[in-house]
Amino acid sequence: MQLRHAATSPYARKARVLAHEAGLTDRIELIDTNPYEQGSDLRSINPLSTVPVLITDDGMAICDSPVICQYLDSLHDGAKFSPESGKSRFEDLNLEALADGLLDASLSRMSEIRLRPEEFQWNGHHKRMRAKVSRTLDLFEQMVTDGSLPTIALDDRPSIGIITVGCALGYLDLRFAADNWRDGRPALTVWYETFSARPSMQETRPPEA
Ligand SMILES: N[C@@H](CCC(=O)N[C@@H](CS)C(=O)NCC(=O)O)C(=O)O
Repeated sequence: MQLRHAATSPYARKARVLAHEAGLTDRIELIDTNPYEQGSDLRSINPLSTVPVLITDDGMAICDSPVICQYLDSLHDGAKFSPESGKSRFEDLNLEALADGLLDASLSRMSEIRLRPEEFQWNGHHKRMRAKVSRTLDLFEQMVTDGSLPTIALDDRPSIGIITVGCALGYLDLRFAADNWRDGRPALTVWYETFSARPSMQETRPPEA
């Protein structure tokens, strides 16, 4: 399989962390791909021109990180990373959706800053995206406190939702360190300290911004 990815993409990092946790890294060739490059062949593989894209051994191009993670989870014989049925399955898919939504809002802010000329930037957009991120972080803080976002010991298997939360917090450190998401969120801070020490997180750390 090939994974078209960018080292700073938090969505690609989800797939790479899962591959690491599931022992699948030897089966995946990483291909560095800039989704913004004009004329890139990415557009013929994924019309949305986003990374990650997983190209399976039988040639299917899977374009969205939640789907890529489900596919990778289907490839190994160990206990599944996504709960297979019942309420816990939907709780975990929902956790993944919230962390992906936090990332979508953060990337939207980042694109506004990087791609839109300053005179066309609208502060209302920044504020709205920032508020989404802040409310979602508050929910994660509450979830760590009430135990619904559990601390994952080194030997434990993190779910896909939990991996997504870890990658989302890592992205905030990379791109929005000045916002200091840890302020007022002591439980989530400790949670992330433990999670980010995992070998899968260490080996997929993005380069410094
Ligand atoms: N929903 C997608 C989002 C992927 C995404 O937006 N990736 C960014 C890089 S972090 C990208 O490729 N952006 C290029 C663009 O939007 O044109 C996923 O979960 O994989």
